[in-house]
Amino acid sequence: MKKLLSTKMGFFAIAVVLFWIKTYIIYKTEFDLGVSGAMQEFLLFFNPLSSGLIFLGLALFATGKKAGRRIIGISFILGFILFANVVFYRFNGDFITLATMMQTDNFGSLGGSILGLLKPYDILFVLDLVVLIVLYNKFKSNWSTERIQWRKPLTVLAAGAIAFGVNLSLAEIDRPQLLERTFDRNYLVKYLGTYNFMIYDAVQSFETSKQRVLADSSDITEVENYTKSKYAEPNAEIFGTGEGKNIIKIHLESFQSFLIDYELHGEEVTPFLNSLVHDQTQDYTYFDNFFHSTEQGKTADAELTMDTSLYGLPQGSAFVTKGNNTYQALPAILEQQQDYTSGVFHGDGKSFWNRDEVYKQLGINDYYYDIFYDMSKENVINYGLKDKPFFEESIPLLEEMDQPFYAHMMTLTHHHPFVVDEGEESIAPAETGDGTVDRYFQTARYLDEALEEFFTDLKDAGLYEDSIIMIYGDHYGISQNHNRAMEEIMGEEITPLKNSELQRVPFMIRIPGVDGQGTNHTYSSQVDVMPTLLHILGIDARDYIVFGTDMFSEGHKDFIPFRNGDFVTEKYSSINGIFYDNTTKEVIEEPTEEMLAMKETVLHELELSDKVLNGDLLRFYTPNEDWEPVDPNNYDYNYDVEELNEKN
Ligand code: GP9
Ligand code: MN
Repeated sequence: MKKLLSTKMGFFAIAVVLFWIKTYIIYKTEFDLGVSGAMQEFLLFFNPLSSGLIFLGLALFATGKKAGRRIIGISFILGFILFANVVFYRFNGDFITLATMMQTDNFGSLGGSILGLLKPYDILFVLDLVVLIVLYNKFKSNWSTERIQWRKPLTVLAAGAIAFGVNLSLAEIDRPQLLERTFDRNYLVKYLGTYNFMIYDAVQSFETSKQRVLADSSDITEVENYTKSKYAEPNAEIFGTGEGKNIIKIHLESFQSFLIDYELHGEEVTPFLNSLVHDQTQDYTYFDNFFHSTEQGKTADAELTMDTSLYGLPQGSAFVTKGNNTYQALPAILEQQQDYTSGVFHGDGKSFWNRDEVYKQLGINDYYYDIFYDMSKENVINYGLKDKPFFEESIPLLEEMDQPFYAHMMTLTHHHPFVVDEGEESIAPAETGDGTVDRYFQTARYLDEALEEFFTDLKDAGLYEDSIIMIYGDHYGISQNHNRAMEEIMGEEITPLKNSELQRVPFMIRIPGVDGQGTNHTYSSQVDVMPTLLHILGIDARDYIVFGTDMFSEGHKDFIPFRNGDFVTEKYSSINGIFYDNTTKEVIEEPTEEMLAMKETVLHELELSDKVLNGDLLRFYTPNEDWEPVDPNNYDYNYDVEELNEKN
């Protein structure tokens, strides 16, 4: 030991080890990262190493004994950052980002209670520093006053970079597209560590602010002209029929329309949903040509599009990267226009997809996430709470909401890799040999049963009859990687055109007092939901920047842009630059002028929507004189867990 410490490199090695141990202990004791499996355990342990080598390694460039002091200084800064995250996490259950630091309320609200968040054993946080200072004072006299040869610190930095590379590659194997898809801070910290997360966050914030700074108020005019010209007058028979009624919007996770009426082993997979489609007395209108338009943001893209009538971004999740933007979303509009209370219900951690931040910008009043539910082992599978307990436990929460409410119920069990616990499956898997596809039907059935139970409970609670019920699928569950098995399921080849047809997700709606239309074949997509709902409530969509049009309107525009620029219309589709006839399924060798113009329109529309998000353009737009910009500081989703437990 003495020998080791007689050199600066030895001192550095001890500092790295102390930093590593300390960070790991804190990961294990202070954060609830949901680590599962050997790979995640390993990465959690491994990830501090690269940061330790790189950050502390920088100190080795200093001359003489200064290097030792730098090592202590950097250890202090790293420790301080970690400690700040620990305190923030104790209060918010989340990690610090630049965006949260900018939002005064996050730290403001913490200010008063910061002392209350400290624990006596926090004093141990400085233990490594004490050790380093003692060792430094004891051994520094042995150190040379020269600068260490360049080779050594460079080797250390290279080792740090390699460690980081290994870390990132293993993380990508366990969670593909970890960085591009920008899911969840918990995930990033779990896989890459607090410090790498900080750098990632800083780079992202920088990119975001760059585009935002370059935008100005004239940019919104072009967008406004476009959306106003696309606008479709409401259908007089539907307009205002739902005014002031509770809205229950049910999100069917990963649910594709081909499941409706699909029979496996001679049985319906989703008999309950099928009954809503076919039993006219239930008064549903089912849109069988409704599509999702999501990209990497998956669920979050669907949420964004349905509540704002903007498209998700071509890369990453706008919920995360544009989580601080100004929005003029349904929840806020409904609150301002008709005194609605909005709530989102979801049995997962609150920070997934940055929901706990972006919901404030959308004006969502109540956010019921995992701490509101009984997340005991038997209730949880895969990502989170199983759909049956989720719906069941949501009923009392719904009953307590101020009415009229806009409630968004987000299911989770029918999510890749589509697993149900033994004894909870009520249909045999398919038999293609592709596990994902085979199990897909079992979780769909589970969801169907959960929904049926929910409807019974809603009726018992008196919340069904007079509520608008809206059901939608968020995005595909079976990706193109499973085409072989899907060919067996569909009994036909999965061509590029067929794949686009498989992007249909269900949309059904029941408006109390309005006769259901049965199946409506209008071509529409998630972007159309916001204007449709506004019109149902009697609010003219014309004032708002919406890219969709009312699905019930005669003037509804029935082209469906996908995020990659492909699109579908009733008669023809454009996929990977090739036009297809939807009826004959043949390639259209010579597309008409109209088709080519439509393609331009689609690309233009996507570009404008991206401009709105990237430039944060809605901050320059005032829909009408009644509009009050949403102030995120008015929303708070932190609750006292003990208090909640007592209530339950
Ligand atoms: C996570 C859940 C799933 O909370 O909504 O999101 P997805 O992976 O479908 O985007
Ligand atoms: Mn989803």
